[in-house]
Amino acid sequence: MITLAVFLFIQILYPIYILVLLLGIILVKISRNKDAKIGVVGPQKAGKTLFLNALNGIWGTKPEQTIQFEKYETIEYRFDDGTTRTFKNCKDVPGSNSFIRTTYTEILEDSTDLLFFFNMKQYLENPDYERDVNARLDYIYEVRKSINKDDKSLPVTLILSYADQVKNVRKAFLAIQDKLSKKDYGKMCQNHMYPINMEKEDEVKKLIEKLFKK
Ligand SMILES: Nc1nc2c(ncn2[C@@H]2O[C@H](COP(=O)(O)OP(=O)(O)OP(=O)(O)O)[C@@H](O)[C@H]2O)c(=O)[nH]1
Ligand SMILES: [Mg+2]
Repeated sequence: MITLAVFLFIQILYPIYILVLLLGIILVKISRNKDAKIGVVGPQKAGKTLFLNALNGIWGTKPEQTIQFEKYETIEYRFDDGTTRTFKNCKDVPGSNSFIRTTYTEILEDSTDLLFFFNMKQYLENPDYERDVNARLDYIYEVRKSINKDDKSLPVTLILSYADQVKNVRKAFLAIQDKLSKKDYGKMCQNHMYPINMEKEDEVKKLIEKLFKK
């Protein structure tokens, strides 16, 4: 009798279990395939437009300084293996200070990925530059808190550009990581830091792959 009950129980529950599992897999796939909306922020000449140009397949032209908020409605990026990924409403912000308050909130509210670019050499050698970067990160941290985005809902990825201009990339990377680890806002970017020479196409391609290839 008990054996029959167990048998029936398994017969009924097993298909349900498989169905739930399949549904879970489908839901995960759908959520991973969602179009990414990238917001690109950071101080002037940090490589923001170079990055969005590369995503758009534009390489080898020196970007003009960005003087107004730019939106890219749809970007279809093709990886080296032929697979593609769609990006919607990507936003490029001028690096100058006056754009922080007017644009960062909108970007934080409407992006799935926030990339923060800054010059790693300047950060380590120029206290004014370091203060400016820290103030921007702190502002992002405060805005995120105010719009109830927890750390996982909008990761902030730090792109440490000008890796070609520091003597020892690893040492510079660790020094920046150490400085940031002491700040509250530093915690939102822990484990999301990438040193790079933004002028090298292969490095930028690798970065795009690392960040956005599923
Ligand atoms: N050597 C070197 N130069 C870089 C790097 N990143 C940016 N640059 C230089 O900085 C210039 C400006 O890059 P952009 O991508 O336009 O900078 P941005 O962050 O968009 O600057 P704004 O539009 O002023 O906010 C580039 O043309 C490069 O000459 C880097 O990693 N290494
Ligand atoms: Mg720009």
